[in-house]
Amino acid sequence: MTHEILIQLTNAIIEGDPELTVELTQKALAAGLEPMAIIEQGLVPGMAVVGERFECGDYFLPNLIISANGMQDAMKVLEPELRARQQEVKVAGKVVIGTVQGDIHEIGKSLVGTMLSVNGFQVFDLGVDVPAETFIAKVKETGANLVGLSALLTTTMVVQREIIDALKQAGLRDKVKVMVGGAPVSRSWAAEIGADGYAEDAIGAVALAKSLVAG
Ligand code: B12
Repeated sequence: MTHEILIQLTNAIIEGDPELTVELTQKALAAGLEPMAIIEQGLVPGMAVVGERFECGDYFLPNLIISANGMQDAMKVLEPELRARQQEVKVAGKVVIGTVQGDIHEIGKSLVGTMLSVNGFQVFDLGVDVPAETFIAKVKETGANLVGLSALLTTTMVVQREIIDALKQAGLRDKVKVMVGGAPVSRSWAAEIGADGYAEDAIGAVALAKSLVAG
């Protein structure tokens, strides 16, 4: 029965119906589903299909935008629920996170930021299309020990490398651990550009961040 709601939710994202997406998200919560299950098994699979359809030319930019709006509206419902489940209160570390310059994909970065925040990290979210200088200024200002760089485009992945190089030049590379992520990013890319770690999703990002601050 509950599983059915998740399938409907995936379809609401694919069909581009933000209102229904929000309604089903609320229904799923009321049915006792965990927010993270709603995200990972309902919303994210829908976005993946939307991406595939866009790639093969069945969907166009407006489809991407409306589905993304649905996901973001659903996240507004889910975020307080994620926070309500927060168990750890102590600050595990300070993270400066953002989507790199030239890239406006927001959803994955924000989800990683939220999950880090509900797991005890103090998160400074710089938003999207963030230049290297802004990351550097925020690290200096906050004394953050972690930096998270999101990139969703093959053309902006390279900016992750530029930011790591800029951190080196600013004399900050020894003070922060850098984690990278985003659909085209891989473990081998992270190694190639000298990042400290890569995670595939928001749950993985929390585990990675914890291990990076511990070691
Ligand atoms: C929604 C979307 C958009 C929306 C974004 C809206 C918004 N507010 O965010 C809009 C419509 C704006 C958009 C625009 C474009 N998009 Co777009 N978009 C997508 C889509 C369908 C979904 C992305 C998404 O939100 N996924 C859901 C979230 C939860 O997943 P995620 O982002 O991957 O994040 C997770 C992990 O990657 C990881 N993660 C993410 N960041 C980080 C950071 C760290 C530190 C860590 C550890 C982990 C981590 O954890 C996250 C949570 O689990 C993808 C398809 C796809 N398969 O990715 C295409 C996709 C990324 N877009 C694509 C393209 C081509 C574009 C455009 C160039 C289209 C155009 N012609 O204009 C523009 C680029 C604009 C720009 N300059 O950035 C291509 C990229 C191809 C490529 N290889 O480069 C994709 C792959 C679609 C496709 N299959 O062709 N897009």
